[in-house]
Amino acid sequence: MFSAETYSQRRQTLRRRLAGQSGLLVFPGNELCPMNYADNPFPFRQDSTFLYYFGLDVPSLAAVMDLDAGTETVYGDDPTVEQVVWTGPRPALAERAARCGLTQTARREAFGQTVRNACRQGRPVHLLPPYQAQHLLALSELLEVPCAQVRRYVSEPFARAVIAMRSIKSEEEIEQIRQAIETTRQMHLAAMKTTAIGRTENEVVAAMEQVVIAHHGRMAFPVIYTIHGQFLHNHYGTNSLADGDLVINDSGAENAMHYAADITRTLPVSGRFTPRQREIYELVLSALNQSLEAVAPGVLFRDIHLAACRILAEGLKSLGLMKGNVEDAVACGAHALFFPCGLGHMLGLDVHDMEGLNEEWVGYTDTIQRSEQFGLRSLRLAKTLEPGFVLTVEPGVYFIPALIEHWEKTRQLTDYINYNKVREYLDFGGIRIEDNVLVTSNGANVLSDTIPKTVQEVEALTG
Ligand SMILES: [Mn+2]
Repeated sequence: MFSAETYSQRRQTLRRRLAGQSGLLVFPGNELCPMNYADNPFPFRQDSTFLYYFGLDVPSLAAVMDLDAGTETVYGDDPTVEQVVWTGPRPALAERAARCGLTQTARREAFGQTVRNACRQGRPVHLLPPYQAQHLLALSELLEVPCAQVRRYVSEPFARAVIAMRSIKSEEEIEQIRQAIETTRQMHLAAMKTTAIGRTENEVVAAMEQVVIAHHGRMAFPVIYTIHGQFLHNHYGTNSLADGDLVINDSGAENAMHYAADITRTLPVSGRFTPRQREIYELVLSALNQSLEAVAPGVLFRDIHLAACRILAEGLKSLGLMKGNVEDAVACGAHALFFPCGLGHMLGLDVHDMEGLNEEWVGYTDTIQRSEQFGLRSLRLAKTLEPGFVLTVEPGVYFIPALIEHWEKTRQLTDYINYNKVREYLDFGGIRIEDNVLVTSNGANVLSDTIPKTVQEVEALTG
């Protein structure tokens, strides 16, 4: 945990940002979720916003900030002797609360009463968007509305205030993200070392798991380590790695404080890219490096995304895969045949930071609206960058047979796509390279620049 002072200050700031609002801010901490029966749950993961304001990393807590009375209460139950038999001694709730600067605690059952009373008195109850089914059920009961109506209580001012605060990473948060990236560097080095002809995908993932567990962390999201990198979120399996294969390794550690890293490297299984693979790799790498150089405060991330699309389209044109005017091709979305996703997203306590709070509120504004065009509509972050943002930059080139066949059959954008040439790449797979970057007051700091990515480095370390 950070110091109690950090959490107290964050709550004070939140209150200041919500001056003019009244009622209760409700923070349900996460519950354990049964995997196959209640006593055998999935690994516990605390809600990120609860961690941000209270830091308490145990299940079955809740907190309420009363905007009118100025009080802050954490709700939970002290361990019973019977529980201690199974778990060993655990700190009392008051002791936990003191660690985040809180003095007021109450039994868990009082949480429900507090929310229900406020509701019955007609006081505003501010919720963040619930994403755990257990919360939805519990809130439906407390608020005395059907589950489908719980969302009526989602408070845009509350969510926007949280997003504004969590978007700007403090020095101590950046230090945590650096830690996660350092573990991720070691994970990726282990993957490069283990990737070889005859190995299987899960053997390599096991080598990465070993690193992350030894560093008191876990994976921030399910590992994507696949010879089918053309599918953006394909995970991993028992495929054997063969000579000539490319693998995408998109994986990141979450450190002990739950800050995430999110790094992608693409590796040639044999330790040598083929000339055709190398051409595309150099193109993606150049799009990545130029995008990282463009990251600075005051710049629209959508502009960096579109510039990356033009770099990719220009390169694909020089390889004969695209044709025509590059500017026009990108304007009408032709590049999205090869790059159907966005260039990056925020990173922090969540790997897609704050996505659960509403992607539109995180990545867009009243004036910067989401496009409906295929490709561009998948851009998660479009708005102006500010000092303190941490984000990913992850260009790629993918040859997705089903998409290529569909576009060709429906004769889409034939002025810009050379389908005869593209057909030669149906067995290519995909290449993605991803770094994590901090926006500073006058530019950017690539936090993951210690993770090898040039052709020479990757070839030397793989196979
Ligand atoms: Mn990512």
